[in-house]
Amino acid sequence: MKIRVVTHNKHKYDEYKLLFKNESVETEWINIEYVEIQDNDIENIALYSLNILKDIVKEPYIMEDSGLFIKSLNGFPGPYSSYVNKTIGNEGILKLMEDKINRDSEFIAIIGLRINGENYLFKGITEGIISLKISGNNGFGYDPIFIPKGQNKTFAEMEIEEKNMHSHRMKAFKNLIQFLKENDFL
Ligand code: ITT
Repeated sequence: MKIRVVTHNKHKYDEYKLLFKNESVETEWINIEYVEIQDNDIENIALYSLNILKDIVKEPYIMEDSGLFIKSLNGFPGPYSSYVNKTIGNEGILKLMEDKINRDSEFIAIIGLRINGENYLFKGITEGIISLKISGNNGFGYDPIFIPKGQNKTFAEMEIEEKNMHSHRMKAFKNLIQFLKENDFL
């Protein structure tokens, strides 16, 4: 089976490529321009994108909407993670967190799957904390400031294999694989 992975983000694709490889599923990176809506709910964003893509991308395909939700900032940047990352970046987030004692946060990923003319969503959540300083050079986005629960380094200090053992993406992916197996697609 081959699954198309729709994303502009090469790092995201590389993480999926490895996850799918371990399940012996072939992948193809689809990097195309399409309209992404803004909404307070990342599940709505994923569903909307799935529907837009159905006339453009051959099935089966997945896309993902994800975000970082910081407790003491009432869930900010959440659905606006991509925009906030491009504008104030990790330094901006650390600044907003300067006087915060509670540094709990969650990464949430929603994978949208289109197969046999139907849409499906799969969720993954990884709890962690916002680090006190930026560290690590791997990965993308908020990786240099996110330490997953039970670990002592940021995602950006991990190789892809190690990040894939803890990430929200991997957890949503596991739910996706379970669905594909249960429904005899795999
Ligand atoms: P596509 O929409 O094209 O897939 P994107 O990077 O814009 O790529 P999102 O719209 O899902 O992805 O935005 C999620 C943002 O949240 C992303 O740009 C990062 O800033 C952040 N993010 C999500 N997952 C992350 C991860 O595993 N590590 C670090 N930052 C992450």
